Amino acid sequence: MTEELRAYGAGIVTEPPRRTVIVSSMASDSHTWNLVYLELLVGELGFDVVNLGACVPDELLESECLSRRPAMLVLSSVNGHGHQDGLRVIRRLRALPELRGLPVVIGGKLGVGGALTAEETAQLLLAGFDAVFDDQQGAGAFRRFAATLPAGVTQVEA
Ligand code: B12
Repeated sequence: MTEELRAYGAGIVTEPPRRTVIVSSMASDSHTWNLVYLELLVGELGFDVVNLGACVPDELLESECLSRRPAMLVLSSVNGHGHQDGLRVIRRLRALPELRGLPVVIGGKLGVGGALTAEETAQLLLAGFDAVFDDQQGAGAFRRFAATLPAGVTQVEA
């Protein structure tokens, strides 16, 4: 149900349409449990989730973002190539005027040598990511970022 108004005691509970978040891996990465975890986490935050799965070609990421116009794109990578894949993908997405304002974040185990250096993180941010969540950070920082987006959570009006 996308929109619902129902009498509830003296007040009215309004459920605005839930916004969609795309969760995805990138072309080189075949790991999947990271995506299942993110799907559950983002769902808990009040969004509808479209999980594109593993080894997603850049073309598909682009077309899904253009057609669905999500509230956010969450990229995950754990195979160590996330820094490389992420730079390529974000440059492609940000080259499209329609996707310049789309919140896009990346997280996981992004480099082959443990945590990314400050310089590598800065490269990702400069290329267009709104946030980078290295494995060490945990879910707290991501939750706080997601809370800044307009979500589809239930609002109670008197
Ligand atoms: C299972 C597994 C596989 C399976 C995957 C099966 C499947 N269907 O998923 C198989 C055997 C296919 C595999 C293959 C490979 N793997 Co593997 N794999 C693992 C393993 C053992 C568990 C991963 C897992 O499922 N974890 C459970 C999920 C829930 O957690 P997670 O992935 O760690 O993600 C967490 C965080 O990273 C974070 N997170 C992830 N993404 C994001 C995004 C955001 C926005 C946020 C906020 C957080 C976040 O949240 C998650 C929960 O805490 C890990 C080692 C380990 N113990 O973690 C290695 C590991 C991920 N694999 C590794 C490697 C190197 C490979 C291979 C390259 C090996 C090879 N030489 O072929 C290939 C890569 C294949 C490819 N093309 O990507 C390395 C990566 C090292 C690195 N990053 O530097 C690891 C860490 C093993 C190691 N210690 O070396 N692998």
